[in-house]
Amino acid sequence: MSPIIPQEGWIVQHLFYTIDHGFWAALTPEEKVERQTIFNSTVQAIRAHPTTQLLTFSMVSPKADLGFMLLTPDLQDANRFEKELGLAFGPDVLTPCYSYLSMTEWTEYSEKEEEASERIARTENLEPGSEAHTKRVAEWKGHMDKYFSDRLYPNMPDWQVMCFYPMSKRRNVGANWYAQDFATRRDLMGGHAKTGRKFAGKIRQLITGSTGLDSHEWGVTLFAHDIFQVKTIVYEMRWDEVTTQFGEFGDFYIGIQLSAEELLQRLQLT
Ligand code: 76R
Repeated sequence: MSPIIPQEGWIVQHLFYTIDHGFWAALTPEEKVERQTIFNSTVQAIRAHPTTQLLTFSMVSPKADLGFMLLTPDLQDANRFEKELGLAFGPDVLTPCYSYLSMTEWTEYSEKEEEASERIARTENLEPGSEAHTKRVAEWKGHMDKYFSDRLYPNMPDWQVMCFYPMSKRRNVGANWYAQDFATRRDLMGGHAKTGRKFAGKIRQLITGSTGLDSHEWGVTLFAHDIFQVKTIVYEMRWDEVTTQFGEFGDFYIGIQLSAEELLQRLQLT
């Protein structure tokens, strides 16, 4: 089948399942081992696929038992892997209870080169076009290139606590994000980013776009070592002007990132 590679960004799927423990309990020990083997080889094969990341979670609270986060460039692969993961324990064990489709994306609110050049000239008192100024602009550009590729082609952290929720920007009469001009939106997002940066080292976030793909406009995936930081950042952001005026949220899911082996134990699929 011919690949379906997006012009920009990777396909991201959050896949959450419940487990039919009644069905599992009725299996013979040999059948259980056989199904554990399918699971392990499915996860390994997907992880071995080029530029593909698959994270595995034990979900907290009975909204879901098992969670996967899959990142891969080709929509054909994403779709194939998703079908394989649904059958990772053979038929009748996993029932999908929530899923979210999104894509990694760049932000339209990042500083443009002319703006950076002007800012560097002004704040560092450097003559535009001078050697020192050119050098600083080149440094900025190197930083931005790395940032661009980190956002579009991210390396997911192995941090233990994962929080996922979808969100949109409000489109009400009188409070319509899409009716705001660019400068207003950029200023509001600047305030948001300032709150975000207070959590450097405590929270890693991946914002993926889902307009036209799923129920909301973005998927928010947060990673932390401490669930307290998840609660704190989401609470603090509720006070940001952009969130008070325009934030709309879906359901929240918390998972603990575990290896495939630890996961089988935790899910009592041993
Ligand atoms: O990309 C960047 O780091 C630059 C600034 C930035 C943008 C453009 C940024 C910073 N975010 C951006 C875009 Mn964010 N973010 C969220 C949530 O719960 C809530 O209230 C909101 C959920 C969190 C927790 C979070 C964290 N951000 C976005 C967008 C797209 C909006 C658009 O395009 O219109 C959404 C939906 C969104 C939501 N954000 C940061 C963070 C953190 C921690 C940062 C700082 C990152 C850093 O400096 O390392």
